[in-house]
Amino acid sequence: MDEGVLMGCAVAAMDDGQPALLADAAIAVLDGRIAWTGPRAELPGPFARLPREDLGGRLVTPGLIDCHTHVVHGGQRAGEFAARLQGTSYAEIARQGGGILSTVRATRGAGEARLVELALPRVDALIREGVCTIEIKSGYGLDHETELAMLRAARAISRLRPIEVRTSFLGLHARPPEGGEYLRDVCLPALRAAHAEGLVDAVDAFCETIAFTPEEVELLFAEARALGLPVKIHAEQLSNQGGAALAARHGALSADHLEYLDAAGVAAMARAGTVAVLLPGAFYTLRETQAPPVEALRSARVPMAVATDCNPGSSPMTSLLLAMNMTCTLFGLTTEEALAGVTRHAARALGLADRGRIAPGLRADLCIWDVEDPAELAYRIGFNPLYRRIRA
Ligand code: DI6
Ligand code: FE
Repeated sequence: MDEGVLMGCAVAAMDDGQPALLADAAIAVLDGRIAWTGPRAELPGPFARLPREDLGGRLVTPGLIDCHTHVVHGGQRAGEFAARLQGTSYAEIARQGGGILSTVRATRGAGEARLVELALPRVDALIREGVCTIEIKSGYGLDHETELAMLRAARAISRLRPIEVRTSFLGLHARPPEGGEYLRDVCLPALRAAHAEGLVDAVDAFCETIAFTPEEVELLFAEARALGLPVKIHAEQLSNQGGAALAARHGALSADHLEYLDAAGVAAMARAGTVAVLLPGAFYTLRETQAPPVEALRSARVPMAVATDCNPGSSPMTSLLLAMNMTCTLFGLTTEEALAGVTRHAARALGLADRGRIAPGLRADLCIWDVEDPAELAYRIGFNPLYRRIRA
């Protein structure tokens, strides 16, 4: 929508100084930006000439943001799902050369055009639920050519679908099967090349016993900073390696997963303003029993985002609404926190100040929902109440 006024709606603006829910409200849009929002009766005169639409009391929220996905990848890993049901652990499968490396083989074999084709149905599922901005990571290439192909595929998606894509170079995801000095000889040169081609919005790493050490992650982050790129991290998913605190020292946009985060990690994130991205799909899929320290994050005022982590291994999930439901049921978020997690805090996890809230000057990325109460978005399981998605 370029311009017009949405009338007769309930607005969950997700903005400071605005009520959690404003009934009988209006939103004026001009040039693809939100020009005004407030009680319908107070709509300023100049907006009255714009085309208007009555929404019959429907709920309007900011357009949803999925701030952590691996939607670009080849293959599938249903066989590993079956193996885990028989008792083999995720870490064991990884050590046996399955796991991430199995997807690396499939992704290397796919080629850029096929990677796009495979990702589109997953992206479409997210769009149908109101996602307007999606983050997509590389990390299943682990060689120069395929890491760049993944990022090019991610960029192509934003040209083929009405969605904005933010890319993360996840150069440190797993050690490639061919061995060698991967970080020095492959990962860092690939990052420089991808950045030179305009393919990188942020740099990510998996800090874990089955992945990369804090020292290796430091080296990648130092290069990211030299290139002027923000960093984020997969940390404390399976064990506590101090990854979140390390990332916070580098001013990270976000630290993601965090089941094994300790008090020092929480404090470091609070000091740095690093967003905690909660990924309940991975927790659920791996039948993890230790939940992230939500109460400690909440008391320290660390913003909490919620994402699908859509990937073929630990979170084969393409529903952000389900992720909201799971963060409430499994992690103890309130329904308001879950909604903030897929809007304002998700925007912050991507370093985007122009979306995630309904406020004058921001992009008119909006979702109109057929619900009575914003809590319904997190409460239903497997039902999509989206009435319409509006993009700036
Ligand atoms: N943690 C995750 O949840 C994804 N990557 C990571 O570092 C899953 C990767 C996979 O199993 O394919
Ligand atoms: Fe992930």
